[in-house]
Amino acid sequence: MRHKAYKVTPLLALLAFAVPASGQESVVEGVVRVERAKVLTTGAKSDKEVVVSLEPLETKPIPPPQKRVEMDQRGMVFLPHVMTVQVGRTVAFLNSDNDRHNVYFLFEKTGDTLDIGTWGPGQTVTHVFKEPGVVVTLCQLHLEMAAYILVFDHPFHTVAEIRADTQTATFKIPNVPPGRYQVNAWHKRLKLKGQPVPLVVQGDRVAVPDLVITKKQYAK
Ligand SMILES: [Cu+2]
Repeated sequence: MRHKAYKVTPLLALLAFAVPASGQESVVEGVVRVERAKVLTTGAKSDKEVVVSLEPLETKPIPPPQKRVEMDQRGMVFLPHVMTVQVGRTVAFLNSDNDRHNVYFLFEKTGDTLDIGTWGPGQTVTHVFKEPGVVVTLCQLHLEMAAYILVFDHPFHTVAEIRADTQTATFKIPNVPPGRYQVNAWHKRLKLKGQPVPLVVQGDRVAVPDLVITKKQYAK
């Protein structure tokens, strides 16, 4: 049976526009607080980066972005110091120094290592991670150099920065489809207090209860 055709009045069109379509993606935002510890935000011992991720419990796999991400070696440090990337996305390792550098991975989960080579100024080597996990990234030629790459099998992750004065970091993860997730936080020295936070994403903006990171002995 065919429906009768009718004209949409301008008022109806406006109303339809104002109501969000079902299945719309959300922005997930919140705060990470440092408790019973002090995070340095400047200098060589800075550890201001905290990674927040939303582990999907039911959404369909999402392919990684085509655009590559970059990690540089500049002034004898890895830049950025902490990076997140999705499994299958290309990571380009640059060398912006007038010196040779090496890139060497230590996979925290398995203890396996992988040396992807040593190269000179201006050269780039790419790598694609195939498994999620924490990858400690080192240079065999300069033992003081270290970075952390967190590999996820989904695109819902971000690196937030802890502020010196408040010892808090705000984070925002856009384009999150409706569904159930677990919110987790990773810091190179501190641990998430308690268990990953369950979260139901639905609606325009979704706020996460404060996440607390603290020393290992206080994290339970
Ligand atoms: Cu080096």
